[in-house]
Amino acid sequence: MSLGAALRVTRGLSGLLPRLPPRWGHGGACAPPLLLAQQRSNSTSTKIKVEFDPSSGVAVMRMQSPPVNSLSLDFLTEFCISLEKLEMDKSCRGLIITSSQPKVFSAGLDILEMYGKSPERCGEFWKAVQEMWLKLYSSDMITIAAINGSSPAGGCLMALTCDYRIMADHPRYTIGLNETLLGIVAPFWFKETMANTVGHRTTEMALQLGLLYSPSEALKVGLVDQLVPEEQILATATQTMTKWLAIPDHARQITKSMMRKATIDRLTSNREADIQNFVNFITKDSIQKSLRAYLEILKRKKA
Ligand code: CO8
Repeated sequence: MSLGAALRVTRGLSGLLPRLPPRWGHGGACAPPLLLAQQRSNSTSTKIKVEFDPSSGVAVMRMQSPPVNSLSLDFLTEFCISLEKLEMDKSCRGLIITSSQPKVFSAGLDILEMYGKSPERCGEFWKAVQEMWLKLYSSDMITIAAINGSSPAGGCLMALTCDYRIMADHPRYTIGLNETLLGIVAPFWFKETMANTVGHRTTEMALQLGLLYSPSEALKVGLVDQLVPEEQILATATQTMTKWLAIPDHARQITKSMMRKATIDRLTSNREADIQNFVNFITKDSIQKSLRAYLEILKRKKA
């Protein structure tokens, strides 16, 4: 039974249960559910590859957008379409998200989408970022991030929306919300997603300092749940999924919603204002200068 259906059944019994956000009502860049319901769950788009195993009810989604799986508008659109297809397929109960790119899970938002773009384009981009977060954070599926590489900023956010995080134990990999290092500010729903996971104080320090944690530091603060050698990451994710699949869906889904609803509602009821904030902030000359400087640092690092 879906979370929405479970809630409809149980609401009669208890008016205290939280109301879910409308699953298809976010109004983002994704395709309509009816159309998607008719499509198969296995799919390969340019940037996202999905393999669904009907016998286990588990899908593996691989991000394959070279070089670093940065979250561009195109990427986010494909990501949301793939996610919505899986969500519509009631035989799909679990989702493992991982990367096909070496050394990187996701480099976070595509900085080029925020630099030198028109306000209209920035608004469209931000709406797609919101959409990805809303869909993942409110997903009925069990979601596990198999973090097989570095995962800064929006990449960390994506991992944080999942129910469980397994990271490859490699000293070169880092994870965290490092927005302040770029001279930008993580929005309230980034902050709340992290605080919901690791607590207020750790989040306050991490966000102000733009901390990028090594895998062992991330495990220590609870940003990830488990470290494994990289070659074991998918096997471990699959084993962990089995444990989660043993819990009745409706009970787990309602519990998940109870834990996340307040944060989801805050964005759902402030989407337009949040888009406007982003556009006003990101198009400021001073912020554009910071982004240019950061892009130059990235290039210099490579040279
Ligand atoms: N966007 C666009 N391009 C990127 C990004 C990115 N996020 N990250 C890396 N690239 C590019 C590099 O510039 C480089 O391009 P080129 O080949 O043309 O020189 C290419 O990808 C490869 O990068 P690296 O050589 O650095 O690859 P490595 O494997 O050595 O390192 C890393 C991979 C660790 C991911 C590294 O690239 C890195 O640290 N990238 C920056 C990550 C980052 O800081 N992301 C923050 C994005 S902002 C965000 O997600 C939230 C914003 C919230 C906005 C709120 C405003 C109100």
